[in-house]
Amino acid sequence: MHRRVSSRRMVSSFINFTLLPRDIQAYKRDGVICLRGVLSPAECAEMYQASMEFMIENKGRIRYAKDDKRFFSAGFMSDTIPMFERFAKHSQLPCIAAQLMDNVKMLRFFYDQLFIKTPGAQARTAWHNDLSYWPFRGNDLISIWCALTPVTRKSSGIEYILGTHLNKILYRAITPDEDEKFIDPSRVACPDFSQNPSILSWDMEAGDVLCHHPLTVHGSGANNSLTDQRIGLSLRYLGEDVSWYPSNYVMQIPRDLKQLVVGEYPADDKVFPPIYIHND
Ligand SMILES: O=C(O)CCC(=O)C(=O)O
Repeated sequence: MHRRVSSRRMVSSFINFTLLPRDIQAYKRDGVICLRGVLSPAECAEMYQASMEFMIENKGRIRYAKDDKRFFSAGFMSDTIPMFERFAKHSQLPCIAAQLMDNVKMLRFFYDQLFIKTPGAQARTAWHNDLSYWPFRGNDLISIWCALTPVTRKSSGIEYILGTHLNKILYRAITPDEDEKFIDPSRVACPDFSQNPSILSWDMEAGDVLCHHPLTVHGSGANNSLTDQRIGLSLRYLGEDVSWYPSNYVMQIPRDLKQLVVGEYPADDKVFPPIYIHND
């Protein structure tokens, strides 16, 4: 069983969620793990509500899949909406991220991203690995994809190709709207892994989370449910070995980046807020 322990020092408001050694080993071996019941029902309900409001009230830039507007995504919600910011910094997610980065004592929040597939959405999330989209190099970056609704492989659960993080291949990025700005001709297109024997996907309840390494190849299929919407909220964190490498083909970060130095650790607290981890 996972152990939930309130922080005695009360330095931060988040709760410790202690991973088992086998979770950490599986993350290192497979490049992904699924953790059950990480978010409380109250957190799920709050973030579900915040996500729906963000989308319905058009609170930020929304990208629609090229051929199917029933799949859409948005990013950087926490830059403008306190509820998303609180969740990114004070939920148990940073604590989990830190444990998967060999127990770093401080990490930095990168950004958050919402992925919604409404009932019947046929658009796939193309096979990809996340680091190709980001202006960083390094090993200690992590995505934590939180299920805000139940999801199965049939309703667009994320599919992973286990162990692909170990190949260290950065595939060409491709966004759901196929934005040409991301298409880097110097990189190889990600192969179609649909028949790969190492595919793994988990049926998830709202509140379960997937933690994946930035090089692990993943994607998701259609939402074949005709009744249920599928909402995933991804949080990205940076560890200690990360360095700043912007390029024309990666995502542009809507923050003041003037202090960042190419090739160096991104030590600007305003751009990438530090989160201190207290284990006891
Ligand atoms: O929700 C999806 O379909 C894609 C999620 C994803 O690629 C990610 O969070 O890195």
